[in-house]
Amino acid sequence: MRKVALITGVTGQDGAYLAELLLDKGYEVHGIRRRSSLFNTARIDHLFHDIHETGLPFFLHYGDMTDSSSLTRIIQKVQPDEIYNLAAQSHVAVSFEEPEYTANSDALGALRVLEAIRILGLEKKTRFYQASTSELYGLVQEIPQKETTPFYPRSPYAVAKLYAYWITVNYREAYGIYACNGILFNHESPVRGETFVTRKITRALARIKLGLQECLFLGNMDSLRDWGHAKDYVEMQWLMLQQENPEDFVIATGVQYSVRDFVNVAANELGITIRWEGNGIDEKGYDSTGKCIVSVDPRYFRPTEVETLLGDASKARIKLGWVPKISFNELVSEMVREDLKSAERDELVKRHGYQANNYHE
Ligand code: NDP
Ligand code: GDR
Repeated sequence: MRKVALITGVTGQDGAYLAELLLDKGYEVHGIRRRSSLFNTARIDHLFHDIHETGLPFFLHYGDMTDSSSLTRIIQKVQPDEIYNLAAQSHVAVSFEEPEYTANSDALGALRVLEAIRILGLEKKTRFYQASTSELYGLVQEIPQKETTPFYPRSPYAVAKLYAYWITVNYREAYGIYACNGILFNHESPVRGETFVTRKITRALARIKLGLQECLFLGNMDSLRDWGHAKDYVEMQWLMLQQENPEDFVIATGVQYSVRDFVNVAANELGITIRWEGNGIDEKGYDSTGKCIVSVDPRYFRPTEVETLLGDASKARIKLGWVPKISFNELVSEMVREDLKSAERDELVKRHGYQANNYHE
């Protein structure tokens, strides 16, 4: 009998990598997508289309984290052995603009899934993974951060995720559900959302290189993050649900870079060397011809910032044998390569007199 998994947030970065991993492992995979006025399945189309072509056991259901009835109905129908709760309004800056919606989807959404497991009597059958985050550490109390480091959330997103973290622990303790938190530090990939800083950088620099964009505008360049590759991190999400007992784990690389470092490494991949001048809101980056290609825009500053994050994933290494395989430089290189390919496509379109895809944030 093959195992059945349900992924909320299957159309997102992690959802796409996890769906692939679970299908490779022989699972029947179900995903929840929400209705949108445009197609929102680009990251999983290769799997979805395969249903007709190769018969991959991959199924999508319409639902929403703010709608218990849809979640309960899907869980009842699918009877999953494992649920990966990845769906969230996951953008920290946006959470300051939409705090109530963020709480509804990210905090209460997790509760709704856990309640569905309980109401449907699946406590002994269904294992639950909660996508927790290094943002819980916020104003950091200890460097590096590990499972025992106290939390101090610094955004509506992080506060909502704090609720989700604790409700997961509570349902484990109260009802014996196999439920665990993966406290994941930032992880990226070529399919990372375009408004997160890494993808924004690789996409913009590739476009600047090809003359499709003039300048990359960024917020806090001193921010320090521990960046890994999403492909490595979804493997860990699966591993956490395969143990004898449910536990919470930090997942991180243990290496830290600033946003500025990321820009330098990405630019280097494209053969661009950046000369930096000024600091704070006056900081600018120039290419070798003296053209300004990076500039700070205070619009991207956050009301409260998380200045530094660095994870200690020793517990995962010792208990689960997990170590990240893809290095920071390999990650940046892959992201730049893929964004250069799409910039080249846009450049071709432009060269033939058509309007190239021009939006950027
Ligand atoms: P993405 O933003 O790429 O994906 C989020 C997913 O959630 C998308 O499928 C999105 O749908 C879906 N979603 C959002 N709101 C709702 C809703 N109300 N109902 C149903 N689905 C919804 O995030 P990632 O893949 O990067 O991250 C996965 C999870 O891990 C998130 O919970 C995130 O907060 C958390 N996390 C991420 C980290 C990272 O560095 N990537 C680090 C730590 C935690 P749609 O495609 O339609 O927008
Ligand atoms: P983060 O990721 O907030 O860590 O949350 P993001 O890439 O948005 O920001 C990282 C750091 O870069 C600074 N920054 C900018 N950020 C964005 N988005 N755009 C800019 O122009 C910019 N300039 C500087 C930010 O201020 C910040 O310090 C991500 C999300 O995936 C969360 O869902 C997840 O929980 C955490 O990672 C771990």
